[in-house]
Amino acid sequence: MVSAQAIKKQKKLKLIGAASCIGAQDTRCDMGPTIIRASNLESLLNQTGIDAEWENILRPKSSRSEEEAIVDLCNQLAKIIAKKVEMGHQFAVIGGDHSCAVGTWSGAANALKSAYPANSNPLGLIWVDAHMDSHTPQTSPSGAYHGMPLACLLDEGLQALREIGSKGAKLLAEHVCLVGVRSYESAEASLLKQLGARVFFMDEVKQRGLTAVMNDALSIVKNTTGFGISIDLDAVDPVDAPGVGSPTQDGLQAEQLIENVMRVKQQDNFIGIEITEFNPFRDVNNKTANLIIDLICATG
Ligand SMILES: [Mn+2]
Repeated sequence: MVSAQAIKKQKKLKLIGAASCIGAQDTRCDMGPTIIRASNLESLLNQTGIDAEWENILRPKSSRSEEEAIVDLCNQLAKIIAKKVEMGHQFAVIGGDHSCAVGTWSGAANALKSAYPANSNPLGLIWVDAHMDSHTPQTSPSGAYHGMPLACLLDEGLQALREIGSKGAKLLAEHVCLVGVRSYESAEASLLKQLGARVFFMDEVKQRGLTAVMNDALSIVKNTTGFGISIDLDAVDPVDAPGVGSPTQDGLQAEQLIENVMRVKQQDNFIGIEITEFNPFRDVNNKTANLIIDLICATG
C-alpha cells in the first residue's frame, strides 16, 4: 500500500508568477516573480522530492485602465489556479502586489465549489499580513487595490473583483482568519468584525506565540474542502524581510513563520500558498528572496 506521505510527495507543485504592481503605490514589486524564477527554487524543490514546475509568469495588459488590468489579470490567474486544483496539483503563486489574491483564491473557490457542489464550505484561508486588506473603494484612503482583496473575496466592495469566475462570496468569514495584523483603518476592522472573521493581531501573536495562534488558525480553516495560505511579506519584521512594498515594524520572525508554514502544508486538505509584495529593489543581502524560497520549500 502507498502511504499518505508518499502520495503527498508525488503531488505536483505548480509555480505561478503574477507580475503586477498596479494595485500598489510602490511600483516595483512586479519584478519579484522574475527574480524568484531565476533562483534555484525549482531545483531545490526537486531535490527535496517535490515535483515542481514553473508555469508562465502572468503580466497585466498595459493598454487597459488600472481596474480593467487588475480584473483581467485576476481572471487569468483564477482560470489557471482552478485548473491546477481540479487536477489535484498544489500551487505556489508569487506576486506581485496582494491584489492578485482575488484571482488566486477565487480560482481555488470556483474549482472546489464545482467539484463538491454539496459542500457549502469549500474554501478556507489563512491571511498572513501586517494589514487587513479589507477596504472597499468607499473606505480606502489611498484607493490602492492591494488594500481591498480580502474584502472582495468576502463579497464586499469592488463589483468587478467580486465576480471572478462566478458571482457571490468566494470565502465565508467563518473560514478565514488574519495573522500578524498591526496596521489598519477602523472601517476595515469593523467590516471584518461585522462579518465575523477572526483577527489574530500581532499583540496576540507576541503574547501566545505564533505556534499557538497557528493552531487556532488551522482549526478555523481546516473544516473545509480545501484551504490555503496567503502571505503578504510585510507581515514579517523588516529585519527579516526588508524587500517589501510597505515595511511595517514589529512583525513576525521569519524562522517561526517558516516552521509554521511547514505545519500548515502537512494538513491533508492544504491546496496552495501565495506569497506577495516582494520588492527586490529594497532587499538586503537577498534576505527576502531567500525567505520566499524557504517558505515554498518548507516541507516536513
Ligand atoms: Mn496585503
